[in-house]
Amino acid sequence: MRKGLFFPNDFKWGVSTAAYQIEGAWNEDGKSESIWDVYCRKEGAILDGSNGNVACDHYHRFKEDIDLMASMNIKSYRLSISWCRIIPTGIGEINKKGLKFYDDVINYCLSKNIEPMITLYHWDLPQILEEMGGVCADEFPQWFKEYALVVINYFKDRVKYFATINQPFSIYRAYSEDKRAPARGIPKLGMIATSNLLYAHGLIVKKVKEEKMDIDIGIVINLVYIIPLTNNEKDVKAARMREAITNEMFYMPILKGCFPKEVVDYADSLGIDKKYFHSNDRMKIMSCPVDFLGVNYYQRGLTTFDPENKMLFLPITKADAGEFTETGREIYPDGLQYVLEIIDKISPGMPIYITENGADIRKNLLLDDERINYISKHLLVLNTACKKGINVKGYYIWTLIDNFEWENGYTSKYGMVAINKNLERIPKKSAFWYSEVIKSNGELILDKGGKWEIPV
Ligand code: BGP
Repeated sequence: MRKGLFFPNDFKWGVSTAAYQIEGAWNEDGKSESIWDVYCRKEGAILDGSNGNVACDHYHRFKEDIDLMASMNIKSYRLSISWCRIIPTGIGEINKKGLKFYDDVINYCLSKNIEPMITLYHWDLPQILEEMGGVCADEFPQWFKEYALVVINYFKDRVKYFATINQPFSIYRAYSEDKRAPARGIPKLGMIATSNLLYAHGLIVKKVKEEKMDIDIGIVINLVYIIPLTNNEKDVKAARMREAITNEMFYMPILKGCFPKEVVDYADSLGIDKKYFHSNDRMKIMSCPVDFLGVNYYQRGLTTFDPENKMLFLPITKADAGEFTETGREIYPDGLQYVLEIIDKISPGMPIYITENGADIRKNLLLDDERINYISKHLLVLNTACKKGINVKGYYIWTLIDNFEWENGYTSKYGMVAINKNLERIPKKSAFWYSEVIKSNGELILDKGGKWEIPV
């Protein structure tokens, strides 16, 4: 037991999931196809050739999963809503059965004293909208606003926290590169998608504020602690570019109402219409004040100069120095402190939730000490941030159950609970450990390299 830690009394200890990654029931009760349903059919798109058709079958087993969370003392559950279940045609008619599913999930959470946090969009766009231009369509912000308002208005009497979009940077990549749905592979589209996502987000925030809705609205961004591989001028410049595109392209418009110069120059170099990245009314909307910021933090991003890349940087995924997960992500807990300090400097006192943090640990499936070590190291850093006065209000582990991890299919293991072929849930050591951490409000966190045994 380690004393002297301090987390606020009302600290939200949680877990995060996403609809496509756990629900399954891909064509049930009126749900339409999402871009991920379609993408998974593409030869070679998913490492193990799998898809989210069944996933963890959470659609039918949500009570069991919420019972599991309750047994782990989880206080808050961050889930995402599938647009394809709510408005199968993307725009227009509402599917009552879709709403009913989430109604049941949320009511069951509340009955177990678990507070829900809703992510409105976690990458599963209705395919029908993708065929009309997807996130890059001029109409996208309005489509999103219409859908988001249906969800907010329906649940606002019971749910206080709504995040508009999960990791817009990953969506940027899905349009600019040819990996992850819709894998359009056109840099210009990635940039247009970014501007549209941020504008769509702002439109909803504006509406919530205008109508004085009694909810907290924010967005979830992923931040990488980026540093140059060497002090060489080219590496430093490359890291600066990566910082601008990966991190600042999102938090600057949201918190400051502007894009960094590198991003504007890059957009101009692609011949993108000035309305997307140059200061104008759209940008004012992007920066409508949020009630909180969700930060997903996984890794440090060592960066070097790469003349082959149009943006001149190359992320390093393996290096001699440092500690990496089996899947090549550098474990660097101190980076969490660094990214939080940046946000707090720009928006002092901004309420921050660590909406995702976790590791893909494949060896020792049930005795996952590596995950316990990863999480405890990050929690120690987070505690320092809290002590320094950064307004961190909660921490959500990615994720509850081993699930469909996008292009890695079911090969990745981020869960605190394993799942077998019969879809039975088997808690790992980390699940027992996390429940003790929560029970002690963070008192029980291990020192580096420490050991924790399941009490008998
Ligand atoms: C979440 C995803 C997770 C995980 C994580 C890391 O939002 O739903 O499955 O992938 O982000 O994201 P990325 O792999 O884009 O860095």
